[in-house]
Amino acid sequence: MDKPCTWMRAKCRICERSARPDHLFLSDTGQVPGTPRLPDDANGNVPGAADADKSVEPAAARGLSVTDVAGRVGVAAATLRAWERRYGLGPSGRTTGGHRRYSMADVAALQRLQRLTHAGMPVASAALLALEPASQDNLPVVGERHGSDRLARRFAAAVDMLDADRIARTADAVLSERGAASGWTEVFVPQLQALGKRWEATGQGVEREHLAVSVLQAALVRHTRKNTRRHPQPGTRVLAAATPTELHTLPLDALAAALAEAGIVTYVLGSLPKTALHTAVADTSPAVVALWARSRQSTDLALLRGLLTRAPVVCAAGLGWRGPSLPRSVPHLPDLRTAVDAVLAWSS
Ligand code: B12
Repeated sequence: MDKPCTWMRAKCRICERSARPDHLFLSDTGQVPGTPRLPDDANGNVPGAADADKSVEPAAARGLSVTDVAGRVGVAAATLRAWERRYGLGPSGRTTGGHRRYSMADVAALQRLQRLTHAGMPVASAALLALEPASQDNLPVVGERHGSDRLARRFAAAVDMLDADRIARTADAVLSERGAASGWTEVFVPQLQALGKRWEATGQGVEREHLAVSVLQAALVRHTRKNTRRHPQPGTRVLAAATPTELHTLPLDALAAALAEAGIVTYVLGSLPKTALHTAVADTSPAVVALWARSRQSTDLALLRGLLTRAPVVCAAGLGWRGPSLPRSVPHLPDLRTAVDAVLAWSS
């Protein structure tokens, strides 16, 4: 610990434990963008912080200070500040005076990070898992080495190490062990969401996100080809495209991979302008056209309506379509499993 730090950031937790200021990478005053500031009341309490857990003692009900949390988590306060700057694992509130106030949910995330690093995971990968939404809170714990948790950890670690070969092998294992729909929904979606959250909180990790997406896309295409070959007489044809402004097209590859397991062929055409979309529909005569929009801003109702006379079934895929009132004949597919079930029902 006395040696100068020459480790990559991901390994510097070793140095952080020794709390040597020359090993910290960023200014100690930096604040993560978007962290809400909560006004103090007359007693210095933080309104709303108590909501995280009403059963805890009064100190926690006001939101915990960095020193309190350092004691609970068992690391130096400087380490907590470094984790906040590097990985976005900070307090959900601050007092008007700028003091950090941690909720019990924030503390739980930090404790998860500790468990994972103690189990041997690099701190950056552990932070990605610890940042996952509460709904995926049955987090990997030490000793739990099965199913999607094990593969999720392996995937996160491979992404963190920028190890394309390991990402590919893990993705292949996920797809063959769990199938495309479960693998995508239970392993890849949480990982991608965590990468997005990290970027949103810290502005970091774009290079890892891009690598994960390109390697994962190749794995999904491999899985699709392998399963298509297993069905010598492919059934229904589906055309899957995104609206012209929607660049998040990876879910279309996941759809194709899941449908291929049932012998359904999908033309995955990415984001298309109107004329190209019409040409593709005319040239492939699909039984189903799925028009994907992840966000409300990228929906295009006119484009969707223009497809109605061109294909037997037109559906609106993705959460973007939740808001707009869709034509009666257009089903909305909010998630991958619903999409697969619907296509299977139409094709039978
Ligand atoms: C990879 C990625 C990219 C890649 C996409 C590459 C590709 N080929 O797909 C690139 C680099 C292109 C990109 C660009 C941008 N991105 Co981006 N990106 C992501 C990331 C990390 C994963 C995207 C993804 O595949 N999501 C799909 C799954 C994994 O997530 P989901 O949509 O939440 O899943 C839900 C549903 O969609 C549904 N579902 C999931 N899969 C499927 C499949 C089917 C068939 C169906 C029907 C439903 C379904 O179920 C899930 C649960 O409800 C997300 C993080 C995230 N949360 O998604 C950010 C994210 C979507 N991006 C974001 C942003 C801001 C951008 C940019 C504006 C950044 C910029 N400044 O340039 C651009 C915009 C591009 C555009 N015009 O569309 C934001 C969007 C914020 C918002 N308000 O929606 C996110 C959420 C990151 C964040 N946390 O801030 N991005």
